[in-house]
Amino acid sequence: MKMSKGQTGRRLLGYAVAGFTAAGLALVTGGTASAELGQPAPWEFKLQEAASPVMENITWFHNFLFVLITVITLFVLGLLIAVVVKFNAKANPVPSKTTHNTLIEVAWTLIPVLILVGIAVPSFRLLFEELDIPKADLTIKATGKQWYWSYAYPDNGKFEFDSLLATDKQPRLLAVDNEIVVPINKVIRVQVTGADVIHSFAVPAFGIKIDAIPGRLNETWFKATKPGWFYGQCSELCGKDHAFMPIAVHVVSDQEFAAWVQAAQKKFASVPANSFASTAAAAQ
Ligand SMILES: [Cu+2]
Repeated sequence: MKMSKGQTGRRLLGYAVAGFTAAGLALVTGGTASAELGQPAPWEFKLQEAASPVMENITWFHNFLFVLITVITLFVLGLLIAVVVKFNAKANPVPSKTTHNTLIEVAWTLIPVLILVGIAVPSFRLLFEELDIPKADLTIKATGKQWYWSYAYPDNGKFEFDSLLATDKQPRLLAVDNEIVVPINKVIRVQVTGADVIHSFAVPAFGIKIDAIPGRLNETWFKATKPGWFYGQCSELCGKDHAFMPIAVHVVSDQEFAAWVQAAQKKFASVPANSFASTAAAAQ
């Protein structure tokens, strides 16, 4: 079948609109349909479901920017199409000699400035929320090692344990032998350091990611608002088993946490003598 130029153009436009609509629908519905709390889902292209106030704000900010850039991109695309259609040599054989238009020049300077200010305000608010650690209910020290994590609970009976990838458990490559256990709706301060090379402690559902640097104590925090299992991974290339040192956090009720602490104190009784000195000094 032979089509005129106009028909081809309309058909292409139809395909494009159908494509964008499908992508938009997938974006709105697809991610949530297959998402599992606390871990990545197959074909997921959204952020993981939020399980802390900081991550909720990160998600909000991400969606806000997504809408904003979509509107701006479509607006610029519309302008380009208008220029191509209206001002090509055939449609507009005698071009205007205009060189200045004060109103437009003021508008295209001021509007982008206002948009940037509109982005900066929630952006800085979020940054301060992430960096300004509230009064902590519980402190955990996470030490990145080649290639596993060690966790210390300096507040709760002072015990420490190693957390290694568990190949016989699910989810694959995320499950560990000894997970971090934290109480729900409590402010958890995480002190992060490295024992050998730089690692990075990251749990997407809580919106935290911070480098574990040898000789330096970094801090971040989260407040888990949903019970369950939450997984993260070392997020700094740290050597051959970088991909095999996951982070698993089990969020439980206060009673379950107290029971776990009691059991953990017995299970992990042999505490290296100097491992709490640095945490206590840094917490001062
Ligand atoms: Cu690592």
